[in-house]
Amino acid sequence: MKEYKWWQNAVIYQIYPKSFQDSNGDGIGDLPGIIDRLDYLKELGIDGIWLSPVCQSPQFDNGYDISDYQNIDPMFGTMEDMRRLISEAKKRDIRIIFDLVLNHSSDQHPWFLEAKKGRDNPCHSFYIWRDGVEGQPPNDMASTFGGPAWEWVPELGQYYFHQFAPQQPDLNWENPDLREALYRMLNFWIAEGIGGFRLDVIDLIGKDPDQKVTSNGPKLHDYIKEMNLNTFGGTDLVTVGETWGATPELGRRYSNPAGNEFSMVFQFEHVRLDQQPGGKKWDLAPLDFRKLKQVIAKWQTELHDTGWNSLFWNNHDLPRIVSRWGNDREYREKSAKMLATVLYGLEGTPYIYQGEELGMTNARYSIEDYRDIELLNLYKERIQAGYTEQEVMRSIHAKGRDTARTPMQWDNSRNAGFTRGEPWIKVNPDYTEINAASQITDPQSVFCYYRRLIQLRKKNEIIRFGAFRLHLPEDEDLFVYSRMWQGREIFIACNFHDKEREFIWADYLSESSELLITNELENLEARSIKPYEARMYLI
Ligand code: ISL
Ligand code: CA
Repeated sequence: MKEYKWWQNAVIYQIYPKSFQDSNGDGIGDLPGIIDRLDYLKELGIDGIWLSPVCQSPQFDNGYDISDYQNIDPMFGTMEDMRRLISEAKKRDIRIIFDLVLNHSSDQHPWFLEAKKGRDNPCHSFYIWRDGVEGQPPNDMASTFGGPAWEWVPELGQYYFHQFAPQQPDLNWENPDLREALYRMLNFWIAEGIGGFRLDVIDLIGKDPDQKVTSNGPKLHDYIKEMNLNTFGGTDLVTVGETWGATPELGRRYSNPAGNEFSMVFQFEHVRLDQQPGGKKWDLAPLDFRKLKQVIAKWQTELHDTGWNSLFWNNHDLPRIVSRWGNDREYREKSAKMLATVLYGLEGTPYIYQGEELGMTNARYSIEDYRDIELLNLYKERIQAGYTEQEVMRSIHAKGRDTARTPMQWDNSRNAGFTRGEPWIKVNPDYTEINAASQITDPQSVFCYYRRLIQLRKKNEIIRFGAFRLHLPEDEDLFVYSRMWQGREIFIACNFHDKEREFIWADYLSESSELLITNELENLEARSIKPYEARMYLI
């Protein structure tokens, strides 16, 4: 038996706390609500929870703007609730992975309030300040959420740098005191018994705004190694670096077992293939399916034995996959299962974003019903720039972050069982049809299919370690691949589209091949693959 780390055999579930389960009727999900749902997660079979930020925050960006790293936001509960969550999860063999935002803080963080007091304040250089040139910002860098990346502070006569909202000033990692303060805070959470960290936009911490460098700055890997050495290095914590700018080569650097950086990367190359070349995510284009296969194959091959990848279609920044690349109408369940099958045969650690296991769909609301800062800024910017309302809403319904941030659909009672009060964002009206209660007891449900896939992965060394091989790379509809390990093979064939295709299964299978899982409820054809059909075999 080859040795492996616990997280190489794990499935991680992402909770977006605001929308998971409300316990006190204020319409906002909270920690006691999560504790109440741990048995559901255990039933699904997951090993870890990536908990989106619950630290104290003014919530301009739903917690990705932290004003106190060592306290829980009262909206989510107390430190006592957090300790109870960690220990209740532990009883069920589930680890809590804490989401830390180290690239920036909130502008309400005491460090920033101090920093604004004067150029000689000890906290001033925890942030990045420039004087500007003749009353203008130092350069034309733009923020990810729209507008310039520089904000003027009249009291100081200086600009500060922010890659996201002005309420999220970037931290200055060049300052060793800042780094040490952050490491102390990480060690505080390690002592509290958390199971790991997800590190928000970590590839931005080595920025150099004077050179207009944001991701992959010159000192990035030095900082990461230093953090590793001073905090989680040598423990069995899982660490996941969110890295938008990673190539497979960089991915290997971040996640090489001998590299003293992270356990794995969370990279996005595969989810950027439906936008216009050179455009933003809002500039929609049909998915380049062959490119998708090529990109997945590349990461599978290039990280094999030398790094470790996350496997995901969804998170709180991405639209729902069944609405995006599946079919959320007549083939909702079938395509949701197909998309899961494609992912669950790959090497890496799978992530489920809350509701994905139910095949939840994009919330297509009118603009008044959305809340996300990025989405609302985009709307204003594009309307001002002369796009039509219809064009802008089409982009938002396809890619807006709130499409996937609506409350978890637990049952068909009022507000889907999420809250007894008024939810902070509207519940998707399809909850009467799509909800956990109806799926847990239905063996054909998307939920039960995910549970079976998780079990399959756990007991299968081939899926954990096997070498990857892509078949039919040029095919426009079919995603077909094998995994090979010690003379054995797992074979996966999936139809990504709604047309039936000829497919001679015998070309790939042998007499003794065993069908491990399929989403096809009727007879399995020997010479074709039906719309959105997926099968996984042990050859
Ligand atoms: O989804 C995105 C790509 O357009 C960005 O909105 C997103 O900000 C980027 O993926 C980085 O994400 C992370 O950091 C942000 C936070 O808003 C996201 O929720 C978080 O996942 C700033 O902390
Ligand atoms: Ca609440």
